[in-house]
Amino acid sequence: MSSDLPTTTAEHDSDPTALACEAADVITRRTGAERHDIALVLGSGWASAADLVGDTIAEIPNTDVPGFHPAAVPGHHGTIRSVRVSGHDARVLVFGTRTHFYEGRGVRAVVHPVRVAAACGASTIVLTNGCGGLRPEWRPGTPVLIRDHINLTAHSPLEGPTFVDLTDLYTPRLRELARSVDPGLDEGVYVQFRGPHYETPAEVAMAGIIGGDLVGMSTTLEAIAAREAGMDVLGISLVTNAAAGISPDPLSHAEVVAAGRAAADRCGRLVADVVRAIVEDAA
Ligand code: 8IG
Repeated sequence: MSSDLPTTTAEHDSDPTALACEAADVITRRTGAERHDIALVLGSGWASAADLVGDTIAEIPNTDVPGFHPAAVPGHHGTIRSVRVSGHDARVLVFGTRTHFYEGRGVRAVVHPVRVAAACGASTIVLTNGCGGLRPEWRPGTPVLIRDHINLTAHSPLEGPTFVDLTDLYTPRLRELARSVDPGLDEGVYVQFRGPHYETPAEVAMAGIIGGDLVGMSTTLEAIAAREAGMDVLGISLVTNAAAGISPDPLSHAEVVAAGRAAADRCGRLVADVVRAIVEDAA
């Protein structure tokens, strides 16, 4: 192969499911868990969220697992963890980082963790991200539930005639559970742009006109892949900055990381409580 980007074998280039199963085998072996019940993907600002979920039973560098890549973004952690939910016989598979579409590795690489989670037995996935907010009342550090999305990448993780229904993609029951642990949570429509540049003010205005409340560079492709795999999906965005043009200040990645740190406690609590509520709801 002439490109140095793909890490898949030629055989798996034509079979993402086989690659996901190969990765799941490695995770099963290294974590000692026959199955994981819930998957959790940590985005910008959510790094410490896994710590409150329970005890980490095993931590695997991404680079040890087929199809995964090292973290591309400063402040993200390139490991996969198996966490036991405190007081319960349930395991959460925590992805400390994600591959973004803007990295140019293709959609298969973006949704690989989702397919691996499904292959590990997870029936629920919690997708978190850091994003820009269109509503001025969402101060930096505000978590918001994703009610629906608009995918502006013009790509899909589905290949061929796979006509998946995306009505209620973000499982209503899971949003209810989230609000039962934090009644103050707002909901919004997440708009995924390709990035990695932030939007222009005109693009943010467009996102608002077409029905968006949040702008970011992840999550929608993963949610679609999760639904294809039959999983329930909960999406939670952390508004780390006002989207371009909403506030007079320019955007910086440092500001995003700082807002995430400041919100870490509330977000960590929220994820831990939501995961516990999901486990108890299923019991
Ligand atoms: I953190 O304002 C974060 N990620 N597209 N726009 C987009 N992605 C983001 C933003 C933002 N903030």
